Amino acid sequence: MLADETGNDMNLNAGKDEEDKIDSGSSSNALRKAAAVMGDAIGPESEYNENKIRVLEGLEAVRKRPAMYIGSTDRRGLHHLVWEIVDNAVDERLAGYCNEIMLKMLPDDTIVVIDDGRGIPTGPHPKFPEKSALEVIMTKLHAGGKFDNKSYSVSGGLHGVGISVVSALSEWLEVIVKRDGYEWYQKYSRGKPLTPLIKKRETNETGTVICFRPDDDIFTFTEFSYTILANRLRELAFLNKGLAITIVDEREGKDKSDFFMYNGGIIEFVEFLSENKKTLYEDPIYFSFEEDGSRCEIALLHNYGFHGKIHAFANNINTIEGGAHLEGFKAALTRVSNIYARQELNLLKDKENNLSGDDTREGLVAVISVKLSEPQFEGQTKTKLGNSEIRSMVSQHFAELLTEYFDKNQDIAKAILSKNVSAAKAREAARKARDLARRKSALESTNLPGKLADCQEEDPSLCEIFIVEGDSAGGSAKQGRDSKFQAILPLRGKIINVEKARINKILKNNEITAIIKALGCGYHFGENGASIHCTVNNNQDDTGNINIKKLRYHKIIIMCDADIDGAHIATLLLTFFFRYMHELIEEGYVYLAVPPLYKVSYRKSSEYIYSDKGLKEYMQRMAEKGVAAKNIKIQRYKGLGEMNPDQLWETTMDPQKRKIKRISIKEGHEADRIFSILMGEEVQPRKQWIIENAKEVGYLDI
Ligand code: 28F
Repeated sequence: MLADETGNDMNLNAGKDEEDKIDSGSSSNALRKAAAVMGDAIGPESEYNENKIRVLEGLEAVRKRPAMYIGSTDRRGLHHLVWEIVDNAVDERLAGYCNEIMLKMLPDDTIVVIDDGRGIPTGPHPKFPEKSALEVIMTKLHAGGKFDNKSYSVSGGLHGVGISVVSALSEWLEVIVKRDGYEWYQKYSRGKPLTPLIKKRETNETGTVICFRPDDDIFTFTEFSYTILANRLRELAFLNKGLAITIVDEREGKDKSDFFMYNGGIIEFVEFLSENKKTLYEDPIYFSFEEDGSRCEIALLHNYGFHGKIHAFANNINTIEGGAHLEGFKAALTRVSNIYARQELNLLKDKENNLSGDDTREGLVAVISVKLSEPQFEGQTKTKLGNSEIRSMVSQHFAELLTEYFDKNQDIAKAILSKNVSAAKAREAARKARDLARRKSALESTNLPGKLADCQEEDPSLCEIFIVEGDSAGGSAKQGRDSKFQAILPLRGKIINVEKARINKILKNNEITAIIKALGCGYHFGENGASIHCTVNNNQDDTGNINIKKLRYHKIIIMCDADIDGAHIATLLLTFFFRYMHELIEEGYVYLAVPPLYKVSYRKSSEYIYSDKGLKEYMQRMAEKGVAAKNIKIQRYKGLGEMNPDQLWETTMDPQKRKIKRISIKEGHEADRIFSILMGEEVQPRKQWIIENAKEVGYLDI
């Protein structure tokens, strides 16, 4: 019986002889052959049972329907190839043999991943002794063994389809294994070996190196993103404390690299997620416990803000659809918070309602990470943890440990629960305000805001709404527009900065409520009206009450002056859309109008210029025609109000001529971080960011 180093017996039943005896004729034999490859023990015919059968799919099935294996062949699927490899290296860490992982981005869309684990076995494969284990793992689906035995190993999102999928979808893939005193090398292309396994130089190191280039016959998009790779590697370093992960970008003209290693694990993760936020207390709250072989770690850090950010993981997978661990966590947090606030600290009077789940999560940054041997992943993208036993395990242990923590840290308990109670009071006030507004608007003929100049068209996909800064520009826009399909909503006052305000104050801001009413699709708020502001990849069960189907305009065009005030108002609006209506941005409905900066005239002809660069090019063109510059009249537009309705239509509103910029979110984490820095309470991080990015400024309007 051949055993690998870890002493696990590997199935040996179907040796060569079984192989020879099996002819592919009879179906049961073909299935036996299939089972043989899958490493299943196959006894005499009679003992044969169906649940041992996994239909053998050649790698050609992977190439025929790649999305079945990696979700898609767009940018997301491309990065899944990397996750498949990285997760195998992280599994070596979980097994206790790997301390370092390195990822290199090379020219020509090539990636290298290196670990210092044991090295993929290169001895004869038990079922195909004429082939090495390495070659079988690289060229046969699910032959990685891990798919079968109940180790922790599941990779992000794909749950261990295996490295052979990467090999099948790569133009070429090279492996170098260091083990048993030598370096071993083999190269594959599209899942087939190009070379035999070659024994190279001697070495006393161990580890695995995999270098590959995705097959652009399969992938529509083959350019890897440093930000996407770095963010996930950072996350893995937080989730696997002490693991050192390096990423290096060696593509032409790039020289970026990052090193991630966190001995504090998820304690450092919640500190990282709370950067730029003022926290209620210094040290994150941390618990870890296990039961029946399943482990759980929880870290919490409360800040003075109103946004909740709870990230839940199962076997390092970011379970963005939540599931049992997150439900257990939330149930316990709500239960303990209510008991403590009411009975221990007397912060809730008998007649006062309980805290809602959202109240207890306001300003909370939390990470829950469970590791279990037989995870069941459910949901649309297989990122919801189904194991119901985990819900009660997390709920019981966390409730107990949190109560103990509150007992030992009464001052912190008081700070947290007082803020929860304030959130509850604000939620009550918001509900009353909304009910009042609803009653009031029920009395009014239409609950559209008075200052909205609506359009005649009924089909939202044909309608546009211009949110215009200032009454004068609003007036010009109303006159200049095409009222068939263009609506105008002029903004008079300052928009409130939603980054620094609770929902009840936000709903008192006329501009915000006018926008909500005009768009007609609602906005995100918690189960009971509390404001759960979602980060883009929010784990919270976003009970957001937004309903995109009710959106009245499929183009929401922010039109502000091209000066510092205009930029500020546009930023405040984008903060609101990002925090309370991020789907609008994700669906591509939000735009920025681009009014002209200059009008240049020479003799009879004139034209509009939209940027300083454009002006320079115009002047150069005229100079080449021999027009020096004093004969050219240049008018600098400071505000939309300087244009008459026809000019505004012609330059900024006419779909045939205008330029509008569609707003998109390239990287959720990054967008969330930037909004917190630029719009949040803390001044220092904002000052720091401005200093670091000042060189990017095109022109400064002081
Ligand atoms: C750069 C990516 O893929 N590292 C890996 C190992 C180590 C073992 C292993 C991998 C098949 C059936 C076990 C070595 N010695 N980095 C990686 N390192 N796979 S992938 O085994 C796969 C076998 O079960 C390994 C003893 N046991 C396991």
